[in-house]
Amino acid sequence: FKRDHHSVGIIGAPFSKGQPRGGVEKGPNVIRSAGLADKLKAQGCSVKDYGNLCFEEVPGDEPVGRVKRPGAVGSANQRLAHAVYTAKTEGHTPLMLGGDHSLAIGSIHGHAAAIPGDLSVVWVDAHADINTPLTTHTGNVHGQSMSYLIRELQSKIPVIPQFSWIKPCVSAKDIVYIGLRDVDPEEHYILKYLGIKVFSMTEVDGLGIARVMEETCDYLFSHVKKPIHLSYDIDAIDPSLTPATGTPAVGGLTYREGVYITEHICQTGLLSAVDLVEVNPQQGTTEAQVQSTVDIAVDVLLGCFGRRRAGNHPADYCLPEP
Ligand code: 4U7
Ligand code: MN
Ligand code: MN
Ligand code: MN
Repeated sequence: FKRDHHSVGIIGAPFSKGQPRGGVEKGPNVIRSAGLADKLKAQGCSVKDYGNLCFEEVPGDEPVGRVKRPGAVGSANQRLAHAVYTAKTEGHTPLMLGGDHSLAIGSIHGHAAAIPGDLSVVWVDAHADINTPLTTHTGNVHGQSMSYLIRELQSKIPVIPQFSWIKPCVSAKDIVYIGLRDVDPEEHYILKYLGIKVFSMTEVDGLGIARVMEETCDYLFSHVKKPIHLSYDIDAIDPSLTPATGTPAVGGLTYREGVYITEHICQTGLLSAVDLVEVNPQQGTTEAQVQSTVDIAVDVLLGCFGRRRAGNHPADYCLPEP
């Protein structure tokens, strides 16, 4: 297992205030209950579970402009950034279990702070989550996360005092999106304006997932090979397979495409931190819908950390002698 060996640092982030629906804060525990840690260990990873973060109540958390719950979102992400920084500094590959996708702000911020140079971001999602506080229609921060992190966008971001600790730490050229199919017009403009690399579902259909991943890596590795932050929103996968999520969008990735992305990124050897977000057990209508969503989330994560569908065996395995 040497080649694929990861020491995974699990960080639970039971936070839902980047969007309006309750239940997504239960994500970390339902994903753990599906046996994530034991399955990671069975495939040769070591695992340190840092447990769930505790987030403070923020009384009188009024919107700033259109941005909802800035106090809760700002403080939760600041805590998460510290936790990810610590896990990374202690030698683990941080695995942040959300929670809603606003948590990518803290996760990417903490990851960036813990490594010497820049990182690259692979954002797997039906949505681009790149609205600025001035373009958002919903005010939900889970649809804005990337806007706070991209250096080239900072002149378009108004001051939000609760977010003043955030330092933009990602360059537009170091981002690849995969799976997009529900992009607001303003977001589409921003993606074009910044020249961000996007493989929407149209490209997945046209090129196939293998070429998408090849081109993703060619693009990201064309200069120096930077550590990869994989931010995986479960709604990237088709809602027929992963219905227990707050903002489902038809026409998503198949199970095989969803897992292929992780197998491919794992084998680059550059995967440096992972987010798995937006699993909401309260959005499933049946127990089977919740189970399917959670099981697929676990398979996505096993793929990130060395599982291959061809099979795996320990590097030191010896056939038993008769
Ligand atoms: B998710 C949306 F308007 N774009 O900004 C918005 F359609 O983390 C959706 O990807 C955001 O699930 C979805 O609120 C956020 C909306
Ligand atoms: Mn998202
Ligand atoms: Mn999404
Ligand atoms: Mn969502």
